Amino acid sequence: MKTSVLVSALILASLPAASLAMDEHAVMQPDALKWGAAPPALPPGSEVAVLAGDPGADGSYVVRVRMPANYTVPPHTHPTDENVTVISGALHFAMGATLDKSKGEAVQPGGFFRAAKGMQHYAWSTEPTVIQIHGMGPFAIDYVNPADDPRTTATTGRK
Ligand SMILES: [Cu+2]
Repeated sequence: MKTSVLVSALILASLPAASLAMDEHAVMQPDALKWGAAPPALPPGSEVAVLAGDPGADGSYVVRVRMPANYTVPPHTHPTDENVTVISGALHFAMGATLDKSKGEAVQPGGFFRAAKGMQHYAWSTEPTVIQIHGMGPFAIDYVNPADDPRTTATTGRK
């Protein structure tokens, strides 16, 4: 009995504190979200808050993305399934390799869309919009047209 308690304590002690805290329980009120500039893979102008996990690593993650009106993410794919819930505003979402804002559908708050791994799609806002993305990391974006990739077109030193 005593030995097994000790072994459990040692196993717990060897786990990173952050992962323990994250795995067990998390409550986050809206004003506790920590917003920061979106990663350079996204067009400039949006902000991201990480709610759970690490979107850059293996494992589950939950993030929010806050974007201004008229923000566009050009046609792209993801190496993992992308699950998007609209929190506020509206996100227009369409499938295909060519940006065409006459297509698609404006997903309303509470609405959801899923882009399976490798599916070509694009999205845009017409008003300030917040979405939540969840899935299994690592999250990445591959633009269909390399000229659309903000990492290659940035002139302000974003990397
Ligand atoms: Cu996407």
